[in-house]
Formats: sequence, C-alpha cells, structure tokens
Amino acid sequence: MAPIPLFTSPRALSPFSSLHSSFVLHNPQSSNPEPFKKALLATFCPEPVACRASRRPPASETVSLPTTDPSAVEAEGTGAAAPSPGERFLEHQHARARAVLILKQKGSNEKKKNKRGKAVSSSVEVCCYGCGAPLQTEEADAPGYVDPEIFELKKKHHQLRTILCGRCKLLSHGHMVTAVGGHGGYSGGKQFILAEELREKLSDICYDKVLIVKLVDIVDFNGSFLARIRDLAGANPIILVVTKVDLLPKGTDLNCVGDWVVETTMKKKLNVISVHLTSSKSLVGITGVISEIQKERKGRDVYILGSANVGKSAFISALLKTMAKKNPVAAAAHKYKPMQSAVPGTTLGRIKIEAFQGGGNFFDTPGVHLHHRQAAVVHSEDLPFLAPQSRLRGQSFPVVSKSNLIATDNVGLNGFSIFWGGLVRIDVLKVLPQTRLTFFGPRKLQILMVPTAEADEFYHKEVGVLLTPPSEKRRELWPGLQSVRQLKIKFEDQKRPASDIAISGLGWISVEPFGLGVGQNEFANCKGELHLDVHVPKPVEIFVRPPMPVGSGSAEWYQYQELTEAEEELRPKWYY
Ligand SMILES: Nc1nc2c(ncn2[C@@H]2O[C@H](COP(=O)(O)OP(=O)(O)OP(=O)(O)O)[C@@H](O)[C@H]2O)c(=O)[nH]1
Ligand SMILES: [Mg+2]
Repeated sequence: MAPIPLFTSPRALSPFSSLHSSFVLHNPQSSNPEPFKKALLATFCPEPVACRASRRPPASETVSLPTTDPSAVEAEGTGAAAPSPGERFLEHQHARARAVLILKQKGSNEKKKNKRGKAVSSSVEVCCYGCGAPLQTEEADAPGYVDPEIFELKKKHHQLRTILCGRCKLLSHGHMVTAVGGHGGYSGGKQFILAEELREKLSDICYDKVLIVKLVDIVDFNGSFLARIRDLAGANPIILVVTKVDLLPKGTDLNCVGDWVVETTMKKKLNVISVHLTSSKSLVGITGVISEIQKERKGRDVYILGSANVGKSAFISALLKTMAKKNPVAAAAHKYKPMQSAVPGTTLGRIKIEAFQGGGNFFDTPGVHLHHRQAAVVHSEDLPFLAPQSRLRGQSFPVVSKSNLIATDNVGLNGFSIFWGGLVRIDVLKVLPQTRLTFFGPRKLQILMVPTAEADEFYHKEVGVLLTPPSEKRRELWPGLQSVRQLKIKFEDQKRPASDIAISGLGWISVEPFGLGVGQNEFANCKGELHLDVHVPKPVEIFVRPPMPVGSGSAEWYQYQELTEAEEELRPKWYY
C-alpha cells in the first residue's frame, strides 16, 4: 500500500458538561446497586462515536480481507475439511521424523528408563503443537502432559505431531492455566517455568540470519513495546506489527494512529522496515504483512517476537489462515496452529511452523514477561480482568451530559480521587474546572470517584469488593498501591488532549485540559500545568505520552508532523 498522505484539520471538541459534588461515582456496567445508594453523582458517558476516517486503504487491500466472527473460529486442532493427500503426506513425514527422534532418545536413555514402567521420559523433545512444551507423561499438572496410553497410540500411528497437551486443552476451553511462575503476584512452584527461563529460550536468535516480526499491543502500546528488542533480535531486520486494532474505539482513523505509532517508534530510536496495524480477529492488515514478509524474508526464517500476551500466536494463526487460500503448506500448518489464550505465558517453547512453499518457517516464541506490567502483580486467577473483550469505550470524568452543564460548583475534578479497579488511583490536585479525564481499558474494571480526603478509607474498605482486581480471595495478600508518581502535565493547545497517562499492562487515560465553551480569554488565563498524583502497585510503570488519536473527532485534532522530503524518506511507512 502506498504511504498515507498527511492531513491536519482543526478539532471540534465534544460537547462536555460536568456535575459532581461528592462521594462515589459509579460504573453503570456493574450489576451491584448497593454502593450507589450513597452516590450523590453518578454516571459516565462513553466517548461519542461517529466514523470520520479521512482516508481508506486502496480497494485492492480491503476487498480481499475477510472478516472473522470470533465465535465461528474452529476449535484448536480440528479441521472442517478432510485432509488433502498432500497434507496427509506432510503429516506422515513429520510424524516419522519425530518418531525417529523419540526412538533415538529412548535408546540413549535406556538405562535411565522410567521406573514407572510405561511413562515416557520428559526429556523426549517432541513438543505439544499448541504451546511448544516438551510432551511428558509423568506430571499431570505440568505443561506438556499427555496420557501415556494416548501417547503410545499416537506414536504407533505416527501422529505425535497432532498431540495437544492437557494444559492447552484446558486453555482452549477458556480456563486460565498459568505456567509461568516466580514472577509478580504468584510465587510459582514445581510445575511452573520461570520467566527468565522463557527469555533464555530466545537468547540465540540474535546469532542467526532471520527476519524479525515484532508485535506490540495497541491497548498497551508503551507497556508492551519491548524497547530492548535489539538484545534479542541482534542486527536482524524488524517489521513492526501493532496488534488488536479492532479494539480501538469506534470512529478511530487508522491513518492518524499509524502516524502516531511511527512517531512514537522513531522517538524510541527503533529502526524498523515498516509498521503494520493489524487485527487477528478481523484480519485487518494481515494481507499487507504477508506481502511484506514475503518481500523481506529473502529465504530466511521468520521469528515472531514480543511481550507476553500481545497476540503472537493469534497473529500466526491469522497469517496461516490467510496464506492457506493459495498455499497448501500453510493450509496444512493451520490445522495444528499454536494455542492462543488470554493467559500471559501460553506459548512455552519455540514452535516451528512450516508455512512457505519452497521452504522456510515461521517461529512462534514464548512472550517476554516484563516486570512493569500489571499482569506481573495480579494473581493468575484475576488475569481475565485485564483482557479487553470488546471495542474500547472511553469513560469520562466529570460526567458528560449530551444537553448542557447540569450544574457545577466550579471546581471540576479538583480534590477528588478516581480509582480504576483496585489497580490505579489518581488524585486530582490542580486542574481546570473543565478538565476531563477519559479512561480506556478493560471494561470489567469499575471506575469510581470519591473525595481525596476519604480515598484511603474507601480503598481500604472496598479493595477486593468494589475495587477489583484483586478479587476478594486475594485482598489479604494484596500489597496495595505503594508507588506514587507526581505528574505535572503541561498544556498549550485548547483544541486537543494534553497527554495520555498510560498504565503498563492496563490501558490509558486521556487528559483534556478544556471542555467546550472556553473562550480565548479564559484559555489565556488558565495556561499552565495540570497536577495529578498517580498511585499504582510498586513495579508498575506509568508513561506520559503524546495523546493517541482515538475515537471520532480525533482526526480533526491530530497534528501530523511537518516533515522534509529527506525526513519522510527516512521514516518507516505504515500500512493497514
Ligand atoms: N481483540 C483482539 N484480541 C486479540 C488479537 N490478537 C490476540 N488477541 C487476544 O489476545 C490474547 C493473547 O493472544 P495470544 O496469541 O495467546 O498472545 P501471545 O503473544 O501468543 O501470548 P504468549 O504466548 O503468552 O506470549 C488472546 O486472548 C487472544 O484472543 C486481536 O487482534 N484482537
Ligand atoms: Mg503465544
């Protein structure tokens, strides 16, 4: 796709009015009415939604992109169509190769043969096609477990390649089975693999000549960016893929988001060939990435790298599904595609996937577990809270009314604290009466507002109850929000948000200094800074960044950088 032309236009702010006095502000998605008895003010207003995309990708790229109904996705490891003779041949070849490997290893381990008789040694390097963990028949709770009888049967029929381990089967049914321990909120145990061990499995990629596809989650752009990717990738070329763009608020113009991503990537001094905005659910951008990979790989293998849970395995599945239309090798590989799940730490080993006609492989890899993301402090059972299930909708404070100002005491959010579940607290110290904070993140977290004077007591009482995660079971061991960052956010422009406050592993808060109806004089008088204190669990990182242009209207306020031709030439192009 050709580069997208630059576009700037003045921004029209959404109608905005505010009202609040004191105590709890509610989230209408909650079914529990009890806390709201106390509420003197309580509603939130989602971001207004109207599509204003300034430019669409060329028809050649859009027409061929099928959309996917997630509910219609096949269960892992099952295929609707019967295998073709070619696929059967490939399957047979793989099974044979793996069986030979087992026999070899069995021979060399003859003396150490398992005392339990039939059990297969865990050192046998035949891996589960879902997660890449070595298959084993000893520890039922550990990754890679297969019933010994099934293992023998599959081995006999040369079908070891078709084995999905017990944990992957549970994951495919929506269970949250963590396998990565010793990191953050859960202590780990015998059956856990350490985050450091997973990272170690990536340590030799930098010595090979490969093509790297680095994935970043758009909902947690800064938290999942993996700035030190060069430690893993070495000097190998990198294609940057931004995942989950289907989750962006309705009306978002991907042209603006693409430019924003390129700007941010340039600031992080990461050199990439190109940037792709994609969704593995709707398949947006997938054909573009496939063409780019085919152009750039030049016979090399392709490694998919990224932080845990950014969507690497889902992305490979989307690639295979799209490639399968013209490529029987990819079609065969798609039947045994890697497992995807909302649990960070789904993939536990390198998974080789033969996908290119004429040779060459994709490698799915274990995600890098970063200590500064919320997933590192939240207990594994509470992780579903962190995963957005559907398109984000901003929740704004103070409350926006479609009509007019309902009332105002002329202090705005000053003197209030806003809780984002039990994971974030924002004390509003000094803002304009019209300042608006809009939260973008998983909808399962309630957003509640109380006067700052009562915030400590409120948190103590409601953490694990109204303020989740942590869930009630975990509140006793919950360390609390020990880290406070004092933010001074500068603003100059009346017509655009000042900044985003991004919370690693969760989402972000857009800070708009002004609402509608502020005249030039008032603007001139108020010019300055906004003061906020942000509390989070200790290791969690807070990023203050230029506002991401999302939602309807963002195309009007988003400012493209003026670039010289030379600068334009140096910048990576973005596609979707
Ligand atoms: N809405 C949406 N969800 C996605 C997309 N890609 C992945 N997901 C979801 O994100 C979660 C993580 O996806 P995975 O593919 O397992 O992520 P991963 O990077 O392989 O994770 P690890 O193997 O743990 O490192 C799953 O619940 C996916 O369904 C996407 O494009 N859109
Ligand atoms: Mg994975």
